[in-house]
Amino acid sequence: MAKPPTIITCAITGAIHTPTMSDHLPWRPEDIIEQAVAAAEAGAAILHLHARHPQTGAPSIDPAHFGLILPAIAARTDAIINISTGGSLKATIDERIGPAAAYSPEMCSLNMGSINFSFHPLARRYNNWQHDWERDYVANSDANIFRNTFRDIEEAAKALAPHRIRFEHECYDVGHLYNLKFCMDQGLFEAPVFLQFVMGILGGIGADIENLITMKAAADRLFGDSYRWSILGAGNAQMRLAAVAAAMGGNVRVGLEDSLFIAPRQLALSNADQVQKVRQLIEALDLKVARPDQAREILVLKGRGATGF
Ligand code: KMH
Ligand code: ZN
Repeated sequence: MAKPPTIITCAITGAIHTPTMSDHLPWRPEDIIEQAVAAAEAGAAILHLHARHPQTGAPSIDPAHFGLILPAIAARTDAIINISTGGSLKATIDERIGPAAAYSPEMCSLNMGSINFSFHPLARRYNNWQHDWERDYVANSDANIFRNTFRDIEEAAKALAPHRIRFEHECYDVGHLYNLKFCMDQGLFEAPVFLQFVMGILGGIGADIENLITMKAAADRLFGDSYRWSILGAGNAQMRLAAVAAAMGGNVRVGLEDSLFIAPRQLALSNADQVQKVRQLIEALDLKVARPDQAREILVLKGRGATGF
């Protein structure tokens, strides 16, 4: 049987762990729009989107700030738009799902457990801060808890259920797969669930290939054939894990949200750079890259026509 094409997700702009720290990371609305459209043209079938405050550049979960980017991106590409619900470590879950509830996208992220989420070592390595708030934001991340309790997850699932949004279930460790299985057994999510294995965040599972095998084996046991999966390797693990996951039949996520680099110590010049590179890796494996319509079919999405933009 022919192998299904590989879905590339591109996460366009940093929110939690890559506030800026690269001149190429887009934060102005017009730059987010341009880079999102270019990433889609390069082969990303899904655009995972955060918003930024248009003046300060700070990560924002204000639905009005999403309104500055969503219609323009949707007008210029058929790619699937996936709105983050994890864009703040301080906001309540009700506030975090605000943009998804306001725009009813085909997909949105949902984080499947609470973790320490830290990137404080970067504060010592960077000195090219663009905004006043950045250095302290990064340095103080050793005190972060990324809160995603069972109650939070249930509230998000129930509040968004009328929107028929497919979740990108972000799983930062093996236990998060078990959390998802528990929630599925409670009737909160419908198959096929889409898992994003998030590897290499300080506070989550390490970006080792052995851990990828473990995550995949646990997902097989828990979900059988009722799931699809993708890999997100943070930082310098991005391309290596993407190549392995694609060879294993998984899908891949790249983008400047998760890594600012295109090669060791070399900043990516755009999101499209990373999409092109991962596309080459996928095609070198004799696999095909999924178009948005193919991704919609594989992930059983409601379609662009049922969104609010
Ligand atoms: N950048 C990822 C490691 C979300 O948007 O819900 C975290 C993330 C969370 O993508
Ligand atoms: Zn995100």
